[in-house]
Amino acid sequence: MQMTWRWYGEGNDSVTLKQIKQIPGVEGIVWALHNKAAGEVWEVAEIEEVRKQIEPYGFNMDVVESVNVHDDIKIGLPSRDALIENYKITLRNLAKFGVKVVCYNFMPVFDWTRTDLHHELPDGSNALFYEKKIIKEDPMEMAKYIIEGSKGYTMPGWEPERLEHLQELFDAYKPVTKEKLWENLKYFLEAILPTCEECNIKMAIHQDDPPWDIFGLPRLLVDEAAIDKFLKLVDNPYSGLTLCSGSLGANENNRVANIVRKHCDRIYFAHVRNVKHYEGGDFSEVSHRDCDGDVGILDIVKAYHDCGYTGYIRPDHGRHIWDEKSRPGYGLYDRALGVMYILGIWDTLEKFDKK
Ligand code: DNO
Ligand code: MN
Repeated sequence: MQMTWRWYGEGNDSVTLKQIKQIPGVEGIVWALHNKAAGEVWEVAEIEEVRKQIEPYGFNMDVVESVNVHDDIKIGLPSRDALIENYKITLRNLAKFGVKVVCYNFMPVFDWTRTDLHHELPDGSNALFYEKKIIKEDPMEMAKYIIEGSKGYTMPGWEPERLEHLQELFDAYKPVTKEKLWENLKYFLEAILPTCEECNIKMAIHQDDPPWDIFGLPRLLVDEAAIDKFLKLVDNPYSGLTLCSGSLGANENNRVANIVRKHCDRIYFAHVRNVKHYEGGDFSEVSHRDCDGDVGILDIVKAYHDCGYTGYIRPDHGRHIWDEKSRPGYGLYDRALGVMYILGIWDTLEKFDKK
C-alpha cells in the first residue's frame, strides 16, 4: 500500500507540506482544486500550480479527492451531457500530470453531514459528531447550523454559493428515486469510462456519509449489498471504490473488513477512520486506535494486508487535539497519529505475519 495525506492546498489548509514531509511514510498528497465548482473544467495551468507546490517535496500527486459530480448529472437533466464532456476534459488534463485515481461521490446535494463539528470527548479532545435528533427537517436551517459551527472553514458540499440555491436543488431532486439515481450513476460511468481507459485513470467512488437517507434524499452506497450492486452495475476495472471505513462504519451492521476481503481488487483508495456508536444511531469520530471505536480497525488493516493491497491509503478525519485550530476533521496531529497507527499495524504484519 502507499500512504497518502489529504491536503487542501496552500493558503487553504492549516497544515503545511513541510509538516507533512516530517510524518514518516507519507508518499503522496491527495489533492484537489477546491475553488472549482462541480462541472467546471480543471485547466492545465491551474493543475500546474498545484504540481509546483507538491513536487519539490518529493510527493506524488497520483490521487485526486474529489472531482465532484454536478447535481444535474445526479438528477439526470438534459444539461448532463455537456457537464460530462467537461468531466472528461478534466480527466484528460489530470492524466497529463500522471494522476492515477480520481475519488468522487454520488451523494445528492451534500457531502458528509454532521451535527457537531467540535463535540468534546471524555479526554478533552474534539471530534465530529452525528446526533440523529439534531438533524433538522429543513436543510437550510441545518446548513446555517453547520456553517456557524465550522469556524470559518467551508466544508465540502456546504459552500455558501451552493446553499443559496438549496430550495431549487431540493425541488429538482423530487422526481429522483433511488432507482433513478442508480440509473444516472450508470449513465455517468458508461459515458466517462472510455476516457478513463484512454487516460489510465481509475474512478473510485466514496460511500455515502452517513450511510442512510437524510433530508428525504436517496442515498446509494450505504452497505455491502449496495457495493456489490455498484460493482456489477458497470463491471469495468476502471470503476472501483474509495472504501471509507468511517462512512460505512457509522452503521453498526456494516463489516468493513469483509468488504475489503471480498472486493480488494476493485479498491483503489482506502480511507481508514474509526467511529464509536451510541444509542439510536448517533455516532462520534474517535482516534484511529482499534479499541477506541467500533469499526474494527485492526481487522480492516489486516484484511488489506492479507489481500496484498498495493493501492493508496490515508487516515481519514482526525480529532482536534492539543488545541490545534484546523479545518474540521483535517488537522495535523491526530491524522499524523493515524498514519503511525496504520503503519504500525502494517509493518508488524509485514515482519511477523508474512504469508
Ligand atoms: C469523508 C470524506 C469525504 C470525501 C468525499 C469524496 O469520509 O472522506 O468528504 O472526501 O465524500 O467525494
Ligand atoms: Mn472518507
